[in-house]
Amino acid sequence: MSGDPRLAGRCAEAACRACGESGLLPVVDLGCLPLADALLTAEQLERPEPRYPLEVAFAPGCALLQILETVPPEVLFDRDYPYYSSFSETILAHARANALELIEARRLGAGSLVVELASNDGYLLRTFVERGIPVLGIDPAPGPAGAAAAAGIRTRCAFFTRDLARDLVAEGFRADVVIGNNVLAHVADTGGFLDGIAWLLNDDGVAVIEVPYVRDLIERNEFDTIYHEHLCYFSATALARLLGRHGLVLHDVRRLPVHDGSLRLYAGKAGTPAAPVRALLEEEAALGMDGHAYYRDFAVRVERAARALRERLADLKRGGARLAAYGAAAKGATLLNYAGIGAETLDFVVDRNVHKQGRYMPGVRLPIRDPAELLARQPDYVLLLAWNFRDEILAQQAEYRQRGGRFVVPIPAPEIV
Ligand code: JHZ
Repeated sequence: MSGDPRLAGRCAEAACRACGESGLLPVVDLGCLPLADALLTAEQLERPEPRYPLEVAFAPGCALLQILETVPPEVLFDRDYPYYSSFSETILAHARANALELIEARRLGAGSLVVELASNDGYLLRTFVERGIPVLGIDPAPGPAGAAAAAGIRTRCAFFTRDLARDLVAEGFRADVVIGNNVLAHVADTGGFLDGIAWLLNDDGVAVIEVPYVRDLIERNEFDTIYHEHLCYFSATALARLLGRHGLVLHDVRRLPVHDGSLRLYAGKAGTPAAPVRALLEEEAALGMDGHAYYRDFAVRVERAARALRERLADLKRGGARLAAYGAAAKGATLLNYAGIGAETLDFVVDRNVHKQGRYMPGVRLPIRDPAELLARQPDYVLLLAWNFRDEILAQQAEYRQRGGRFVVPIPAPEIV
């Protein structure tokens, strides 16, 4: 089968959000879903939630996988935006290693400037600040940006755009390093964002960008990482073309295990791609990732995986088990809503992020509680919605598991551990 035929009409009307070419090709239709990070308060349970189409398509002109709908960014990243990077030890360690490596490789010091786009609660910039290296964080979500500022990290609460970059340069900012982790896919004006980076960088500066890798998404069936915040799903092929159109050269690239499959890109204003870039582009070409055929059976695999998980959990429930979930992650909202797993199966969701506790998962409306509830109520099974932190969470929940509790890891295929 060639993508999801239900999408053919919508694709015909659309143009690629990056290169502007028409003729998008259907990949998968996940239906109309609520916004993944729009956690509900008790009062909001009284009202219906807005839902938006979640349709994935492939742009043959520039090889970019993308969703068709653009929810206004002010709606997505409002004052209730609940994602705070610092609640994961894995992410903190990953960010620290990245910062320390950059400090050494780029010989950063008191005369340097590091700018981070989507700096969240300052989880990464804090390592530079501790070493006396000037930083500027930019993040549009008031909650996390306020937490960073309160921790002494210079932060502007704003969307990073071409215009903001121009203003910053006019104010005297020029960056030796611009970092953007898990942000490029969130930006509607991808071109403006990359132009802004090129504008802000010193001539010999480096942009260090991490994105989830679409190859891991497809190969490991990580369909739940598709939600309205993620407008694009990147391959190195698509990225090299995109950067090139905006005055940036992809110098180096690494595949990283973080979030179960990411790419880290190193880009600058001049120079040429190093061997790892050429090698990855060749691998992708050999896999056919610049063509629609690579995505051909994804829709069928997604549907099967969701059904298999729903049935597995329903079997456990029918057998008398009590079930909960771990991680009020954005991807958890996609998984539960798309697969149709809600209060008939799960009693509650736990999450360490205090900004999420007391709220309810979008759509399925499960209450979010402190992870201490797992020991207090000892459900028989816990669906691990934050499967990207499997090792960290399993280690942290050793006591729950010693007492007989088991985790159901849903991705890449349901597994009980
Ligand atoms: P987590 C977010 O996605 C949103 P999400 C965003 N769109 C994005 O791109 C990615 O991150 C990168 C909790 N947790 O990080 C924390 C515990 O409770 O996989 C989170 O709420 N205990 C910006 O939301 C959730 O799980 C723990 O020990 O899918 C994980 O969400 C750990 C490790 C995490 O991202």
